[in-house]
Amino acid sequence: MPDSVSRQGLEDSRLVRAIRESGRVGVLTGAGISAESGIPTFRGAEGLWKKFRPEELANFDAFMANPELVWAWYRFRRDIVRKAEPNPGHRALAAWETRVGEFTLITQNVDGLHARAGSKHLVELHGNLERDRCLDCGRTCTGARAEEGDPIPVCSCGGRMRPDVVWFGEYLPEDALIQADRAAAGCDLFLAVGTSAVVHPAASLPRLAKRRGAMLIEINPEPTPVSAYADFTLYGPAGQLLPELLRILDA
Ligand code: BJW
Ligand code: ZN
Repeated sequence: MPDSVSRQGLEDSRLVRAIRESGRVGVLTGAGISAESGIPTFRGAEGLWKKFRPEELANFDAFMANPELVWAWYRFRRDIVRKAEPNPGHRALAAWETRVGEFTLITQNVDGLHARAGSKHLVELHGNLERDRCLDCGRTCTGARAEEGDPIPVCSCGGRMRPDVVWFGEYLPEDALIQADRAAAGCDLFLAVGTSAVVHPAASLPRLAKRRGAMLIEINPEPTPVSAYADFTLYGPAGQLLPELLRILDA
């Protein structure tokens, strides 16, 4: 483990006890957990795609104004994700799930890497990059199939397809949001991993967990709004810190 990763928090007896004794664990992940798989984050130095911010591309108006540009962004990202592999952070969370009674992994990521790492009780809040949805009939299909045709994929009904993800100003899938709220409100340990915690409603989940009495641990190389009220912020990369937490659990 490099010096930049603080061991101080990891050795704290409250943290060790919470990890070993928690039977109901909730986790919220963001783009940072996939950074070590080579997938760029949204915000921050490496988070920019050309000169666009996510707010400019990840919304319906942008799509209607320039669908070619928005599709180019999603194709670019699909290419990266298809070549990427889950990293030790994804795998540690998949292993943790097998060790406790209740474990809900809530992700804002659309890259599918948690499922590929073996996580089962997974809630995808912002959709999935591999799915397209028809603007006219609502049918969904995998991106690979839709991409065979046009630069703007077309449904069998003739309608235009969009990526089946949640853009700004759009509602999150109701089921997913209910499951996420339930897990955050009912857990005794909540981890916020690799998220800048600025996009709502996902960003409200750590506070909900804390308010309902859970211990809150954040993992991020940088401080975020969550750091102000987390019980512990472990400053460092998720791909190193999550396997450390698993070792504590297994010790
Ligand atoms: C590492 C690391 C390593 C790096 N290890 N860590 C309340 C208050 C204010 C605004 C709102 C509010 N409620 C709703 C809103 C509006 C809006 C919103 O939140 N706006 C704010 C930005 C101001 N929210 C919405 O519009 C949402 N819908 C909604 O609320 O519906 C109800 C409604 C309807 C109509 C009107 C009004 C309300 C929808 C949000 C959808 C977000 N969609 C996106 C795109 C998804 C599809 C796609 O991928 O293309 O989701 S935007 C983008 O941001 C993506 C992400 O999931 C999301 C969060 O980003 P994330 O994951 O946190 O990534 P980063 O890059 O920000 O951070 C990475 C972090 O990792 C950093 O902290 C690094 O330090 C760290 N890191 N390396 C660990 N190795
Ligand atoms: Zn259709």
